[in-house]
This record gives sequence, C-alpha cells and structure tokens, in this order.
Amino acid sequence: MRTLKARLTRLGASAAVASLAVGSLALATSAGATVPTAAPHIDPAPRLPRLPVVTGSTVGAKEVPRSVPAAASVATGGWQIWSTGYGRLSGTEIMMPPAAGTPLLGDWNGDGVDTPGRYEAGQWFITNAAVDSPQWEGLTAFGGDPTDIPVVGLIDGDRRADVGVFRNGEWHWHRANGKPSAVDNFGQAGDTPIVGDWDGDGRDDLGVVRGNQWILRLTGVNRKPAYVGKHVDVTMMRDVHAAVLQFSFGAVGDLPVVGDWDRDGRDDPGFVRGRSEWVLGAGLEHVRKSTRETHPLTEGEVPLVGNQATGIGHCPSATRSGERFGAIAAAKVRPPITPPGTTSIPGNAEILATVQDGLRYVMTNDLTKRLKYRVGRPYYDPLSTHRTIEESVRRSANSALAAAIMLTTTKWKTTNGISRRELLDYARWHIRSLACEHGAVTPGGWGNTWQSALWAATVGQAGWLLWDELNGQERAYVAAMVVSEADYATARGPRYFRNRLGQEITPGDSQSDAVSWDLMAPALALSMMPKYGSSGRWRSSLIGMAIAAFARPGDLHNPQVVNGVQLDVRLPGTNANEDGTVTNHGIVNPDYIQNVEHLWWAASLLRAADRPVPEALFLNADIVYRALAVVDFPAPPYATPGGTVYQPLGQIYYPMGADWGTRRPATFVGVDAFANVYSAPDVRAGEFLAAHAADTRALQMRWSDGHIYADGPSEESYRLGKEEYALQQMSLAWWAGAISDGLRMRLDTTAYKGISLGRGTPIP
Ligand SMILES: [Ca+2]
Ligand SMILES: [Ca+2]
Ligand SMILES: [Ca+2]
Ligand SMILES: [Ca+2]
Repeated sequence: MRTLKARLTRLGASAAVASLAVGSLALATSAGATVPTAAPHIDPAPRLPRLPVVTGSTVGAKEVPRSVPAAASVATGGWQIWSTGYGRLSGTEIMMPPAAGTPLLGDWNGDGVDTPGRYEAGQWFITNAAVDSPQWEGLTAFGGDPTDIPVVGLIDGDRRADVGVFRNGEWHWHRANGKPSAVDNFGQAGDTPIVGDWDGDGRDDLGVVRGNQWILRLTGVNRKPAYVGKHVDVTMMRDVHAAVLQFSFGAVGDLPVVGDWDRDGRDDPGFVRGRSEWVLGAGLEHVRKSTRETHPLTEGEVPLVGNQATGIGHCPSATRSGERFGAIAAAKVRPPITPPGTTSIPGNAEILATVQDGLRYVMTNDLTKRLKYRVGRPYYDPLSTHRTIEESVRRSANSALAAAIMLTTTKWKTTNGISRRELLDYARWHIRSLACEHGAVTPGGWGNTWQSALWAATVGQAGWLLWDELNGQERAYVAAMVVSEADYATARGPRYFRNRLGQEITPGDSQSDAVSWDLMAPALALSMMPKYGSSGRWRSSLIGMAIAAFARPGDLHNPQVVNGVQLDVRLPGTNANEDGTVTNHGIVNPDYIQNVEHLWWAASLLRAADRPVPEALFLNADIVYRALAVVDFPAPPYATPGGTVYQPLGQIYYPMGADWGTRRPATFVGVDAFANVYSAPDVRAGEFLAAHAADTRALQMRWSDGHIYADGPSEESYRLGKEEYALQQMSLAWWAGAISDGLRMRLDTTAYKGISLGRGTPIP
C-alpha cells in the first residue's frame, strides 16, 4: 500500500507542495478509544410503524393502465391521485399554481400517465408532469360558451387525450392544426357527459348520466355484445351500427366517475357518494356489483380519475417506458463487494457508534414526525414532502446510504431497538421512493439538474449496496436513475472557474464542487454496469471531470500526462488555487475544499466493483487535502489567529469565514477517511479522522436521542437536513475504511483517447 500511496501522491506532488510548511499540530485525539456501540444514555427508539414492502416481478411487462381515484381543486392547485388498495392513503400529490376553472386529468402527451389539466372559459391548460409543483402550460383555446362542459377522451385514434365541450347534447371535439372541430350528438341539455372506452377498443365512447340513469353509446356493433349483462337495456341501431345501453346505477346526487377499475381494458361506471365513498362498478356485465373505497374529498375538491401505467403496487407515477428502460439497465448490474468495516482504524469506533445512534434519530424522526403521514405508503411521494427538491431528495438519500452501509458492512443486530429488518425496510422505502420519482422513471420527476448527480449517486450507491435485497421494480428504478444521471453528467462535461489567462469565468465561485459531484454519477454507473453500452463514455467522462475538478493554474504549464491527457496542452481552465485551496462564495472555503473527497469516493466505488481506478482520480487530490491539513494561513491577511484549517482537538479554522457554521466536524470525517486511504502519510489524515470523529461523537453524546447538532444555526446552519448529511459523511468514512482494508487496488494508467475536458465555458 505504501508504494501505491507514493505513486498516488506523485500525481499530486509538485514543487509547490514540497515548499509548503507543515503546520505544527498538537492533536490530542481519542484515537483508539473504545466507545460502546450503543452508548447507555441513548434512549431506545420508540416502537416504529412497520413500513410496507412491495413485490414486483412483472417489471416492464405490458400492463393495462389501471384507473385510480383522484381529486383536485383548481383553487388550491392540489391534485391528489390515490393508489387503490392502500386505503385512504394518498399516492401522489401534485401542486399546481392556484387558478380557476374546472380541474381535469388526461394523458396529454401519450406517455401513458395521466396528469393535471384545467379548463377555464374556453382556455385549456395542462402539465405533463406527474409529480412535484409544475407550472401550467397553455394547450389550446376551445369552447367558451357559458353552458359548455369540458370533456376529455381518446377520440381521434392517437394516444394523446383530446379535449372538447358538451354543449346541450352536442359534443364538439377540438382538432389540431386548425381543422374544424368534430361535432357529435348524444344526450341532451341537463345531462352530465361522461367519456369512457366501454368496448375496450382503445378509443373512448360517449355517454351521459341523467338522474341515476347511465346512457352509453357503442359504435361499430350489430348485436348486443357479450360483455353487456342482463340488467342493461340495449337498444340496437342497426342502420348506423350502434347501440345505446341504459341502466340505473347509483342515485340522484351521486357524482359519476368512469374508470377501468378491474383492469380488463373496458371502462366501468362508478360514483362518489357523500363526498367520501367511492363506489366502483364491476363493469357492464354486472352493473349491480361494485366495490367500495373511502377517499374523502375536501371542500372545493372535484372527483377525478387518474391512472397507473405499470404493475399494481409499482411506482405509481412511472411510465411503462421508464420502467422498461430501467429493467434493461438493471439486468446489467453486478452487485458490489462489501467487506466488513473495522474498528481497528482510529476513530472508527466513534464513527460506528455515531452512525448507529444517528440512524436511531433520523429513522425515528422520519417515521414519527417528518414523514409520519406517509408511512403507510409503499411509495411515499418524496417530492411533495418539502419545499425544495434538494431537501426532499438529499435528506432521504443520505439516510438511505447510511442505513445501507450499516446493513452491508456491520453485523446489525437489534441496535437502539431497531432490528435489521426495520433498518432494511427503511432503506428500501427511501431508495425506491426516491428512484421512482426520478425523471427517468416519472414524468416531471427530479434530476438532471444542479447537484442531482450527487443525490442520485448517494441513493444509487445505497441501492447498489443492497442490490441482492431489492426486488425487480426497485432495481429497475435505481438503474434508470443512475444511467440517466450518468448520461446527463457526461453530456454536460467539465466546467472551469478560470480560463487559461487566469480570468475568473464565474467570479468568486470555483466549479470544483459542481464538477466533483457530477463525476459521481458516471463513477457509480461505471461501477454498477461496466458492460452497459455507455460505459466507455462514462469512463471518459469520469476521467475528464476528475482532471478538471481540481486543476490548478500550475497545471497549465505541467506537461504531465494523465490517462493520456497532457495537462499543459489540453486543460482549457482551472478550478483549484495553486496551494490546493478552493475559492467558493468569494472566499477560501474549507467546506468546499472538502469536496475533494468525491475523487476518492469515486475511486472506492470502482474498487468495490473490482474495477481498475483511473489515475486521473488522484490528480491534485493529495494537494487539495493539504489545504486542510498542512497549508498555513497567516493572520493578517487571514482571520486571527491564523494557522492551518485543521486545528487541534478536531476544531476547524476558517481563514475567511464560513457559510454553514463553524462547528460541523462530521463534514470533514469523510474526506479524512478517504485521505487516510489515499494520501501521503505526512498529511496525518488518520489523526484528523480520529479527532473529527471523536468531536462529532462528543457533540452527539450531549443528547439522548441520537442527533448531533444543537438546534438553530449556531453549530451547523445547513437547514435542508444537517443530521442526515452528517450521517452520510460518517458512514462514508466507515465504508472507506472497509473498502481499503478488504479490496485490492488496481491503478489504471491507460492512455485513453477521446477524453473531453470541455471548452472552458461555464453552464450558468
Ligand atoms: Ca402523460
Ligand atoms: Ca387523441
Ligand atoms: Ca371504445
Ligand atoms: Ca373494466
């Protein structure tokens, strides 16, 4: 290992480093101290609700979309789409901007998933997003007569929903491209128009409800169809090859709803009674049979019918193509090697105890507070849990990874009252819910944006670690998410803080954070799916971004060749400063220097896949870590008292101030643990690891419920999940030690062709 470390360090070594003074450090660490794995003062977790599990072997199979009860209020903008079979628990909530008019649901784009729409005085608005808080998009102008009732159906033979109005017995259907509208006649003024595919031919048919009478029209028939039962009056109209069906169903005052409740391809009658009870008919064969579900409507809500395009119990908002895409990718996944972690590394006993107790806190918080009203849902609809996607996704991704690392690298028996089974169910719940609502699976889902590669890599790694425990649908969604983020990060490519002239392209803001978290997606994808069609491009992208992430001005004059890239010739810009520091938010920023861990995290992912690690992942990494451990900041010009960022007893010195608080040692435990594996011994990463771990543990031991930081911003001011973030860093540190101990390291020095370093132009 020492030889390898020397080689890795050479990738970062330069004259600049050799001349850096090694700061004087007098660390009093608790290295080697033994902390009980469950400190006596931690209260055991309360009895936690049992989370639902899902089954799913039919991933990607052709499914008849199933109708599900839904409700919406245009005034509040809330659309609720329930998942049938799980009681009154909502499946998915979509928050549209509050507006006026009539709420609708339809498959406007033909992807198989119904999404919100709205009709207001002749104007039609839609979204194709099935989750989150999308905006209204204008669809068309049509209708507008005061008596018009909007209707939606599959009329013209394509898979996209058509819009029309029912005007006193006349049906006017809008046709695209300026064609005159199609006019049909059925029913009379005062009827309630309904639309459904009564015969199951894929096109919707017309109907009206008059009192408690349902009157439906079939076309293209010459005799009574076999699926029409004896309690339906059938009037044949043989001259026009049509039939009118009439039967009584429900009572005056019931609100009619139409859907294929039994999934036989033919739409069935239904109604809502008393704004709560949904009576779902058994179809035209048995119009006196029905099942009942309770879905109360709030004031102002209108009952609607949504759908689920994939298997029963699957991700409620998935498209069939998204699921199939994921299933194909999942078939290429090879599970990782997960050696057990070890407490023989100084600091790891504290890390283990902190993660165990911290999981007690976040699990209890999630299941009894934060996500309390969602614990009965197999998919909990994360995008409606918080105001920002960052909080909705990142918090739970971090918890999932901490849980997955504990499940796979420790012998988790019941700890703090939490059984292995409970911890596994919890991790899977987050993994499948987050992956389900990724845009690769769900229309309008999260992803392919700022920082999403990091979140996807975090929850994706959790899924990969637990691969053998996941079922078909969970695997498909995880694989779809990881491939999508890897392809997106690959297409985006590296960006730079400064150009070759040293001018700041993004003043005050290094791109090293964004580039280093972007590279996590191709790193995980390559590790999980080395035989996938894109894997060569993922590797090239990983190498290009690794070279770019912490490139320094001196590299522009450095003829070193890294995986075939000659730095001085090829680099279009730089991201780190010459001494390894990183400028972000206008200051030399230790919290962003820490991002160098992503290079080593990516390297460890490849080792867990038993893949060779490109040497590019070590370029400048050791030097950047030295900016935390070794570089001295004199005061003045830096803040008093000056010194190294890493101070004795795990304390952190911020030479130019801090963005997120100054008492967050867990933030540095991950980078320390990786540096302890990959950096030169003189940086003393092991001592810092032990010190930051001990300090984190000491913070946690102030309380009895397992959380770490004091309330409020005084210690850690990150408000979108600071406890979860700390656990992610602590558990990564533990995993880093496991990977280094148990797995061989193969350095890949191949000169690859076609590595893109980008053009040096930033993406705003
Ligand atoms: Ca759709
Ligand atoms: Ca259509
Ligand atoms: Ca039909
Ligand atoms: Ca049916």
